Amino acid sequence: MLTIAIIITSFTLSVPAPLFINLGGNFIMPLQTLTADASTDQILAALEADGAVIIADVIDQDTVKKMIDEVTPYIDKTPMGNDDFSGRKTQRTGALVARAPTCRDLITHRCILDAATTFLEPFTEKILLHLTQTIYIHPGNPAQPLHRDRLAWGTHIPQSIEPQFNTIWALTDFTIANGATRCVPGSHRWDWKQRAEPEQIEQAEMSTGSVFLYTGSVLHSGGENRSNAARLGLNLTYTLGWLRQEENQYLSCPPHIAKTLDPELQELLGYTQGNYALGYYSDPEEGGAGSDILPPEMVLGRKPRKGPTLASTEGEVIDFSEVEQI
Ligand SMILES: O=C(O)CCC(=O)C(=O)O
Repeated sequence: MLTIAIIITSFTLSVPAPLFINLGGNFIMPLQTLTADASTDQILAALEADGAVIIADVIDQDTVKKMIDEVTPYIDKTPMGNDDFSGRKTQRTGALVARAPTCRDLITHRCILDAATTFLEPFTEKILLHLTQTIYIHPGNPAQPLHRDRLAWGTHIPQSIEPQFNTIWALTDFTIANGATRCVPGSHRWDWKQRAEPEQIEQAEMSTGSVFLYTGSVLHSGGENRSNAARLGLNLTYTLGWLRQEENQYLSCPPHIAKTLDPELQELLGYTQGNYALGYYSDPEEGGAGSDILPPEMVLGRKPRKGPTLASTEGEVIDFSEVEQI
């Protein structure tokens, strides 16, 4: 029999008190919604509890419009997906750092990037941009299968390491009917083989300009679009500095474009060493005058802002910024 337990908590933010529903032992937790001035601690607490959280109304409608205007010429040329996972009535458009300047401000949005960095830094020296993609779900596209994004790396990364921090920005309203992202709160802690019951699936309903944050471990997917208008989301994700990125940022944003960007964004793309012995290059045509071991910043015409570090066996960190590298 269905038992319903209502637990009122002392939330100070303008969010509804969570309603926990006990369905024969399976607790269903609604997604929390925080306000745009939420602190990193509040965001991380929600991610810890549920594996996902909505932040309402983070960007204004002008920014949304600029983003849509910049990406629309590329969406217009993008074919629909060619399998059920990508969505046969869904257009996925990438290379957004290069193509859509407004996207750059969203990637480095202070509230989001601080949360991403704090979330991932227990496992890495630096973080990387993992993927940039608009996801345009058209009417008639069925729900995408539920999945955990971390399984892009197979099951090789132990569950104790959280390798991914995800965002999907609502560039149109996200509604139950038009395919708002589905999510199973709490499933980030489950055994990876555990399947979700239909009643455990929530949807990230949110207004245009809001953002849905979710971890690489939580079950989620695009929703079914049963409406008569398309749903546009902007998926920007981050990962650990020592993992391979989903979207190859060196090809999607090659050096001649990366040169024009802010150093922080260049480094998020990967134009920096992940650590002392991670990610240097050698010029394939020129001989190594001075050194043949070059930090990636050199291809952009500058020196590293901070040298790569090497954790010694004693645990102290050696800073190589003083070491001559060029
Ligand atoms: O479009 C969405 O709401 C989520 C898409 C997603 O999870 C994916 O493509 O991996």
